[in-house]
Amino acid sequence: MLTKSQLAVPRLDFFESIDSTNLALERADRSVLDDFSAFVAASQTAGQGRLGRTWVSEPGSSISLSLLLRPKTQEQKGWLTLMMATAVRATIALFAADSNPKIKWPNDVLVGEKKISGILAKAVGGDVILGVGLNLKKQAEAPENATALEEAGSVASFDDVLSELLTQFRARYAKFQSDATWAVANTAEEFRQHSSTLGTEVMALLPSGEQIRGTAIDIDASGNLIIQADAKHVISAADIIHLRN
Ligand code: BT5
Repeated sequence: MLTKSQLAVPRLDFFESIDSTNLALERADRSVLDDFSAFVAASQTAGQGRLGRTWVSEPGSSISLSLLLRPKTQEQKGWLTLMMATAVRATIALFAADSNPKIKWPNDVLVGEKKISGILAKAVGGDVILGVGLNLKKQAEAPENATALEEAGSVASFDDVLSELLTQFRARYAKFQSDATWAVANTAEEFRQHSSTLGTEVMALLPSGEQIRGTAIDIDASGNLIIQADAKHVISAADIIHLRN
């Protein structure tokens, strides 16, 4: 089963099928769960995206992982999404060497401008439930702009990919717990190095309905995206459309 992955976490609960690993972790009695406990599913019937959107995870086609995290530094916990994105990117680069995976601010990983992974974080009290979906194979119900590790040239097993992802993220998270300032700076640097967003012309669709068109120039100390338009805009939450590279 998940022999390798089990070694990478204090506790791993596996579900062949569940509504959503994020929801399952939210429902669980978290008082008995240690920091970095993992809920993993081979398929979800009600996988969640941001803003009530759906995440497709059909049987045998994708990894759904939710981690229970107890960040010591509450002020910096907003960085955990981008930190997971860097871990996902590094994992994909290992298994599909020529795929050139990129991080799309704030919560996607792309291969060839198509989405291979999405991340959803939820703060529950002082805890963070950090969910990530990573496509292994093409899925019937996934949108047109979705891609998968298999299409990127890797047929690595569920356990191999999951254990690598957990190892990649755990190293970064351990650093975050011991020296958040360093870990945040490192995450920002990794993002800058592997971002598909920075340096491109983008359209930011804000939750308010407002749209901002300009060049994505950097992220700030809080992980917000800075867009140069008529003036500099600091964006904390948005859907980003890449207009050109
Ligand atoms: C996300 O939201 O990308 C967050 C996805 C988080 C999924 C994980 S799986 C484990 C944990 N448990 C959960 O219930 N959720 C988390 P967002 O940025 O809002 O993107 C959602 C959009 O991505 C959808 O509206 C579709 O357009 C697209 N999409 C859905 N399923 C996809 C897939 N498998 N691959 C690529 N794109 C997909």
